[in-house]
Amino acid sequence: MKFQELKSLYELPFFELISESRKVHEVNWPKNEIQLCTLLSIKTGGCSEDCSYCAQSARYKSGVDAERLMPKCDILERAQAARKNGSTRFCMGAAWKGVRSGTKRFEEVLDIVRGVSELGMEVCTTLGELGPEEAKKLKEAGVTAYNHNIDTSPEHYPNIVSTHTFEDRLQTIRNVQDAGMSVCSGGILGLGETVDDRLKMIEILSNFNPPPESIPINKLMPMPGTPLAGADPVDTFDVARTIACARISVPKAKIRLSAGRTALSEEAQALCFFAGANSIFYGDKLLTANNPQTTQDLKLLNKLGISPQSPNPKMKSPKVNSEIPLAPQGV
Ligand code: SAM
Ligand code: DTB
Ligand code: SF4
Repeated sequence: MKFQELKSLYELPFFELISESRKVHEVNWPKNEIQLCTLLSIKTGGCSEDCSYCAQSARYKSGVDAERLMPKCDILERAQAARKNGSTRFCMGAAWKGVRSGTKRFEEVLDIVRGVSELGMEVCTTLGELGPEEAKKLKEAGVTAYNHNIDTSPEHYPNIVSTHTFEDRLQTIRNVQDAGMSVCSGGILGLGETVDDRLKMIEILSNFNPPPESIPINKLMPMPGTPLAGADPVDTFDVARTIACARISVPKAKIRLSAGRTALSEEAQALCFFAGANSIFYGDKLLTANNPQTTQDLKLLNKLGISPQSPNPKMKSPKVNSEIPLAPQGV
């Protein structure tokens, strides 16, 4: 979808916008279900990158210590517990700039992925930058989807991160698409961006070929010690408007109301679900930050008459149209 179309949508009176997105949602997601994903930080802190929102960067005194890669047996235990709790996707995150084929740690990750995929859950990983070979190996090991966010517009990105570029992010996404994994890519609201930055981000995501399988929308959780610790909170209606635009422009994507739900009331979350969000991170912890308690989430879903989605570990990644570039070049 083009920026101008997104802008016209975003500027509609609120109820008109969410009625539009609700219509698109009901046609594409008629089942009134929500995907529950469990997140686990398998390697926390000590990251070389300087993403100014992130508590895991080694450059900031956020109080998050650098840890080693978790042992496989502990990870499998957590994945089994997540499955027992009704979660259908297990997403493993690592605070790395990226991974490289042939290294001991990458071999360890591949072994962990094989173990989790045998549990019958959808496996997602977010390990930073990937080259074509790493992407192929992760796919072969059983990764369903790879999370790599573009986070904001290309124009605003250099204000947030200096150790890698927006184009580097797109290159990894292209490698993921080429390897046949589904792409999970979205962004953060609350980085001091303008509405235009948010819409440019959605424009780029909606023009991916194939479109992203899931789109996480994070609301900045200001982390002590990071440059964005004192950032102004994003208004709930802006979160809902952004979700509505994402729903309309990528009708088949799972839109994940991701980090920041602890700062949203039940009513605010319900509004976001109405506007088109149909996936959440489920579990008391995100990577380093808190998430609502699982009992609280189940109560909310129950009150809203929404049921958890069943898993689809054999999910096929969408077909690539080879005549169109996978992700845009040189934006
Ligand atoms: N290192 C990998 C990377 O950068 O892709 C994976 C982990 S990284 C923490 C994954 C995503 O979490 C980021 O792209 C960002 O969208 C989100 N995130 C990180 N810290 C956040 C915060 N304080 N508030 C909201 N979202 C955050
Ligand atoms: C995503 O978009 N959000 C998740 C997941 N992908 C890896 C991470 C949220 C992190 C929130 C801050 C923290 O826990 O440190
Ligand atoms: Fe490292 Fe990812 Fe955090 Fe950036 S967002 S500092 S790459 S863990």
